[in-house]
Amino acid sequence: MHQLVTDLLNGNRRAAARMISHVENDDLIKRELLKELYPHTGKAYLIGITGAPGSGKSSLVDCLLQEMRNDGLKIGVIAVDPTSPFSGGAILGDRIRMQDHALDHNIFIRSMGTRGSLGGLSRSTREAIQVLDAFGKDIILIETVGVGQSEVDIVKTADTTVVVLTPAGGDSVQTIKAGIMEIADIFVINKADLPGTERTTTEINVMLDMKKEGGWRPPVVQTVSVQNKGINYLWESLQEHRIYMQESGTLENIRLERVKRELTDQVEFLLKNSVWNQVKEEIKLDRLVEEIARREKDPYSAASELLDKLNIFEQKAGEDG
Ligand SMILES: Nc1nc2c(ncn2[C@@H]2O[C@H](COP(=O)(O)OP(=O)(O)OP(=O)(O)O)[C@@H](O)[C@H]2O)c(=O)[nH]1
Ligand SMILES: [Mg+2]
Repeated sequence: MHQLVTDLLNGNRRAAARMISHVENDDLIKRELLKELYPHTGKAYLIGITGAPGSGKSSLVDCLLQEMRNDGLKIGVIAVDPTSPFSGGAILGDRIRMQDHALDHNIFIRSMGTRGSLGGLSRSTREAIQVLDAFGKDIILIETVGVGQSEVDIVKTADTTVVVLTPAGGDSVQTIKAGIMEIADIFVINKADLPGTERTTTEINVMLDMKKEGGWRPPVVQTVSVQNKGINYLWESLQEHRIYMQESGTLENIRLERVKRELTDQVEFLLKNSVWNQVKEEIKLDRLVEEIARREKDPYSAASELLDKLNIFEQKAGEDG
């Protein structure tokens, strides 16, 4: 076994940090390390926290860490910001007290930006989760800014998803993106010290009642994270949802789905890489591009000709026969 993996499994923080850097930089050694780690993963419970920029996600995480530590849990935090080029340990703690937690050896905090993550941010996030899982964290909190498809993808890796909203001043919650509504297991109306809290809460509840699908009904929890208010209810809701997920068998199902997605992603990734590596070696891509640009060729025929030349599919068929 690789020394770094041994160190990580023995609880060495620096090993965990280095391992995540390998993941982020897509270093060659990464795949070997992840392979060795994999048998040690699958134990952590994953909680996604998403919401608009500035809605109070980090302050909520900060409060939740306290509740979870009181219950003796070990926690990993990954703050994913698709809009930030920064990564490492710094940005998350800038604004808030999370730095205090960073000194607690039962808590591991890491931010991930777009820099370096060549394989895609959702991919490197997933791998960082595996690292912290193998590292022995009971719970992994994943904070993502709600800006687009990327955070919806990242949220798909969570067992429980918390959507953080703020009182919708003049706006109606109807303007909330549909995709976000559907991924929520728990709604938080943070900044409940601000006007409009009751109306926003009612509007969400009305929307949820209209859906009436049976199964889990997302609770709507009001919090004031800067005053540590409502956090105990949020923690209770999180625990209730976890129990629901376990007892209904939903957890098992979504985890199987996730593994399936990982497998297909991996196949597509390897296939794509191997195709483009061969293309680089064997085909004058620039010339082909020029031909298409001059309308001497269409991109559809060019693509299939390209694959024909590479012989990828024929080779496989030949091997089978
Ligand atoms: N009034 C009020 N302000 C809050 C509350 N929670 C957070 N804030 C403030 O809102 C701002 C953003 O808080 P963060 O916790 O950094 O929000 P975030 O969602 O993590 O922000 P990004 O990571 O930048 O998207 C800070 O200035 C907080 O002090 C709250 O309950 N009430
Ligand atoms: Mg934040």
